[in-house]
Amino acid sequence: MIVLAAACKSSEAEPPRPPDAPEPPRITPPEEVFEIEELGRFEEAWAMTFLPDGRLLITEKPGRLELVDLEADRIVEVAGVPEVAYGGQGGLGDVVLHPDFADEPRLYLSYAEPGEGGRGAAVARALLRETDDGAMLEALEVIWRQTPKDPGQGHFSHRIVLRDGRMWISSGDRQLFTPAQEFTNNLGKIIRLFDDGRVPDDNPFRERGGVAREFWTMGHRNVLGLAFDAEGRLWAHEMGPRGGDELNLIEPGKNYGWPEVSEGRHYDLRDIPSHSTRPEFQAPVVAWDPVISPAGFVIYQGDRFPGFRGDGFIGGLSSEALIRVRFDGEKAHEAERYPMGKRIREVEEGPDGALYLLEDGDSRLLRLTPKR
Ligand SMILES: [Ca+2]
Repeated sequence: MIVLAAACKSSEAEPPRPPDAPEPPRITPPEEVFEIEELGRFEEAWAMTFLPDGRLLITEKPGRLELVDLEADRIVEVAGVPEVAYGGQGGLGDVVLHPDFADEPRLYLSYAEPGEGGRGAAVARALLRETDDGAMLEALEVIWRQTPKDPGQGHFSHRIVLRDGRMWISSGDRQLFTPAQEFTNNLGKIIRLFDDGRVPDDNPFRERGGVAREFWTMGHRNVLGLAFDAEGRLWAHEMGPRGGDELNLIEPGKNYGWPEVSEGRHYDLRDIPSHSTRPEFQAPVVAWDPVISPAGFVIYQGDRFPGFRGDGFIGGLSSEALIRVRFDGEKAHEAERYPMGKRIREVEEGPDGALYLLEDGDSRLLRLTPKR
């Protein structure tokens, strides 16, 4: 018995299931749970966010910001978007509103920008102005940049979330691995700034000086989802290598291990030690093998699906699925998976409590409401 068990568990190539790993999730055809409506098509949509009046903003990776009025069936392209370095994973990225948008229409955009050394993520804030002739960005101001720039076209991450006058930005490792463990660059980190881009003086790595003053956490690979739960915990999912996608509880000053540890392997099948071998690194709350390729993230707070309140919804790219995660305080597990037949890039909750999805590539906008 012991020999058999050892034989089964000896291969380092097989990542161990994390402690408390739950049973595999329930796979449910989405049409058993949701009414699904197609509302429009977009070109390489990347992110969306709802305005207080129910309209929504959608980014398209080639560099367009679309203001969408679903009621009036009207789409207006917003002028004044900065030049983006379109290609690979790069282009226009996230769009989020300032929490006080109803008083002052300020929004935040992330994008890959060209510059000395290659390209890098940037975050800008601007005011959304509307006239009879259309909509435009005014007073645009770049408030954060990835440094250094690199010629690569991947792992920008650049997801943004705002809360209580602060903003968090995910900054990917740009497929360079080791910068995620270094204090001299802001790659492979989650950044925390004031909502105007200034660096708070109470960030955890401030004593390191320089760019490390802006770090909230480090050791990240490619974080394409950031969300606060109702109790104020910050959660992030990240794309791991082969077999190593993660959902992490984000706590200031912690190091999430990339590229020193992972529950996955390199694409060339070289081993990476598991998080459990290095207790100084924070282990993921959920690890996926096979991977889901998580993109987009909302923690549902609406009334339309009372049974899903507090659950996380994650878009799956390679998994071509919508993933529902059930949280229990600081624990979580994948509760259910809905195969969508398309790569899901973005998930959002509408003011009507419906779930909205954007597909990747030739991007349909879908509305999911409870099955009647
Ligand atoms: Ca990790």
